Amino acid sequence: MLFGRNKKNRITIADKKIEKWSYSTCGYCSTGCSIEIGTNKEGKPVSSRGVANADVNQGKLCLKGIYEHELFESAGRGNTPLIRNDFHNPWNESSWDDATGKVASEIKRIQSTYGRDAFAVVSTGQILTEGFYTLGKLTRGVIGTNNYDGNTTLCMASAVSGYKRSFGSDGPPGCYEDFEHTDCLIAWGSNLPEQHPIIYWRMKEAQEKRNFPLIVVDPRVTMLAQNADMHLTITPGTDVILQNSLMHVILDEGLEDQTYIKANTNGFEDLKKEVEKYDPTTVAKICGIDEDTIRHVARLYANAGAAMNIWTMGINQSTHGSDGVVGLNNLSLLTGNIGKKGGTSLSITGQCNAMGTREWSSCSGLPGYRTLENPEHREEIGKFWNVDPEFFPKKRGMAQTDIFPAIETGEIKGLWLVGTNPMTSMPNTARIRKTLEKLEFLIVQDSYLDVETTDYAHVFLPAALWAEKEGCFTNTERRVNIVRKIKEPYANTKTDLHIFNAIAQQFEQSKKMKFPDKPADVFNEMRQLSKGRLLDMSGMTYDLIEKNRGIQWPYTEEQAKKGIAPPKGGKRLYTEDGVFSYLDGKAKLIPLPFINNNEVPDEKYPFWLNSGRLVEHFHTRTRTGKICNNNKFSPTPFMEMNPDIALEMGIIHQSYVRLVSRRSDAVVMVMLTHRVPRNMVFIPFHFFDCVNRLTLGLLDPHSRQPAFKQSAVRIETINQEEAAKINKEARKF
Ligand SMILES: Nc1nc2c(c(=O)[nH]1)N[C@H]1C(S)=C(S)[C@@H](COP(=O)(O)OP(=O)(O)OC[C@H]3O[C@@H](n4cnc5c(=O)[nH]c(N)nc54)[C@H](O)[C@@H]3O)O[C@H]1N2
Ligand SMILES: Nc1nc2c(c(=O)[nH]1)N[C@H]1C(S)=C(S)[C@@H](COP(=O)(O)OP(=O)(O)OC[C@H]3O[C@@H](n4cnc5c(=O)[nH]c(N)nc54)[C@H](O)[C@@H]3O)O[C@H]1N2
Ligand code: SF4
Ligand SMILES: [Mo]
Repeated sequence: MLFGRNKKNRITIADKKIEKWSYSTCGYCSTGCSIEIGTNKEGKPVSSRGVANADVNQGKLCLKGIYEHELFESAGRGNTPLIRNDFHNPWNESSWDDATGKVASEIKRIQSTYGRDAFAVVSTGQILTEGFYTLGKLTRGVIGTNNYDGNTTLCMASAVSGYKRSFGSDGPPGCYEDFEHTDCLIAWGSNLPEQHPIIYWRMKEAQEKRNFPLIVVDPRVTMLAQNADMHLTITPGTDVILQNSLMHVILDEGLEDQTYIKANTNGFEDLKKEVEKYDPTTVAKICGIDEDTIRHVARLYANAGAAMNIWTMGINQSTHGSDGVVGLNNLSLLTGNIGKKGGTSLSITGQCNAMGTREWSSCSGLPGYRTLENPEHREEIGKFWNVDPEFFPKKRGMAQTDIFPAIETGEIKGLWLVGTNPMTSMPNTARIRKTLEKLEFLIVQDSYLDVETTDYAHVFLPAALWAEKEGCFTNTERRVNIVRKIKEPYANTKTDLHIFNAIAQQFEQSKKMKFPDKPADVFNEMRQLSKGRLLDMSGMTYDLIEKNRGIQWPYTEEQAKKGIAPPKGGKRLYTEDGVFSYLDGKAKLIPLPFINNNEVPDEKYPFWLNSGRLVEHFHTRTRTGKICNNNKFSPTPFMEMNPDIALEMGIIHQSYVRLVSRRSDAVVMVMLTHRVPRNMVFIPFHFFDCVNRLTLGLLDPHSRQPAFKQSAVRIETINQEEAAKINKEARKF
């Protein structure tokens, strides 16, 4: 009987007939998981699994990594270059020579007619570092436009800017191992279980062993908040005030580390004077956290043997993003929590290679964390590339968020988008649409043809995806890991590196320079340029990286020659004997006066509009929207709404409503949940023609990053049948 039942219910796992497992690194988020892809006899990728002895993920993968092998053949991929003279016309298929020739001739035409900077390049955090480095060489050394930036302005710009202001250089000082040593963790606007599930698992395991307090600062009841010891439901956009108040309590009660402050920082007196103004009683009314809680958290943090702050977009995507990062650095410096085990200020990065672009793309400067403003850096790179240093601009050009307005006003006439989809990801997308329509020439270089920006493009360059090529990513904890080529590029696609080289060949200037086609040769250039710098990786080779399942920088040639093994994951910057990157070796304590310039709810637009992510989707869904086991969890644009206010407004679960902001409107399905308070709605930003039709995106003055998380909306009820129809049409897949 029992036997029979078992037999009936027996589950058999399909034998995928895997012949070979090949090493690679996951191409979605910045956690940097080591992954293996299983291929069958025909070489077709049929399975994915985590790498057991990889320090980062120790065999685990999240929902995205598990199905990553399905990407290679996913719907909507571009298969051959396309050209047209007017974006209203149908596409014509083209050869690579014709397409790259057309790109070069249009760049030359635009630059000779309107000036060098009238052509702009906006890149990404999602291609391989070797590609980034080569695009930088092409843009800075050959094309010579200064309007060159990446989508990291939507993402990590505030972290970069904050690190530079406090420590004199970018470069997150901590690592995942810090969770294993910390005595107190504060997570600011970061939802690890959904956005960095494997970092979350590392944190949770450490917490279960040592039971340190976890404090979450987030206006929404995220999954991380559900698992926290304390949840501080902050009023959106007011983190800096809370940080100032925590410092106020720390200084008022003498909990700071004076020895550390004196030895390692400048600016203490000015900071002290500013934070005196932020007593918890006054601050509580602005940030919505009661005064006792502020005092309690300040004491818990400052009295902990080692305390760490982590943060993600809740801090960065704000008009006070850069200040918010500096505020967290101030807190760390005041309490001596930098460069010490479990004591750090760790920005949790976003895209798989957001760090690689910061380090090597030359987007905001020159490779290897060098700046355009520094004459020695210009000289060094000019010599290395064989470019006259005078050819380089002497200061950074426009950020992505300034490039679009400059297209609007006619200053920029041509644009090259590499691996980014601003029609869905930029704030106020109606304005972005008009902007793209104004361009004389738009190039879209993407792995997918159905990315929304191609509607406005004149040339489409289909890029090989992720593990169809070889090269490196750098993760959140500065770990360089390798993506090995699992299969040949799909159809007639080419690697990004190959595309950049082919375009470079079309310019006279490139003839006296080197543009190697082999990724390992490009990596060698980077190794040489990294020598003696903060991000020294001169001791690394592809094979050594794979063998170690990723190596954290710095790892120098000297260390490698002496036979010193690469660190096992506990590598930190600014350790006790270390120095900061400012000339005097000290970090800066910076006072942060606060002016509230956000769009806030009022009578006409009474709800906060908050936006962010879901575990199953990645960004604008060009990838996860095509993978059934990801897309099925949320195929429809929806909005989280508080059930109590919904009841008062007569809005029911799963009905459709229209959201209206001062910019535009969007139709979404209502998901009733107590995750959001009465005066807030939350929309995942993964859907086209949805939340970013509504967002304002005011810019941070230092980083130029948009405040995606703070806008005001009202909710209107609508005819359900009509709404369902609109929604169906808007759904891409
Ligand atoms: N599954 C999945 N994972 C991803 C991504 C993805 O698309 N999908 N994208 C990757 C990328 S590029 C990034 S940048 C990261 C983003 O990772 P996270 O930043 O963790 O994700 P978000 O959901 O954008 O925002 C985090 C939280 O900020 C909160 N928040 C909003 N306003 C405020 C505020 O004023 N103060 C504070 N303290 N918090 C606030 C929101 O309520 C939200 O819960 O995720 C990476 N990982
Ligand atoms: N409202 C709101 N808006 C947001 C955010 C938010 O929280 N709220 N978050 C912001 C953040 S943090 C980010 S990072 C941005 C992300 O915004 P985007 O960068 O615009 O979004 P993605 O969908 O990741 O776009 C990456 C593109 O690269 C393509 N691609 C993938 N692999 C390759 C490759 O190997 N080569 C090439 N050439 N192309 C490739 C993909 O198909 C995709 O079209 O969105 C921002 N927008
Ligand atoms: S946590 Fe990030 S890197 Fe790891 S499998 Fe998931 S998406 Fe990939
Ligand atoms: Mo991001």
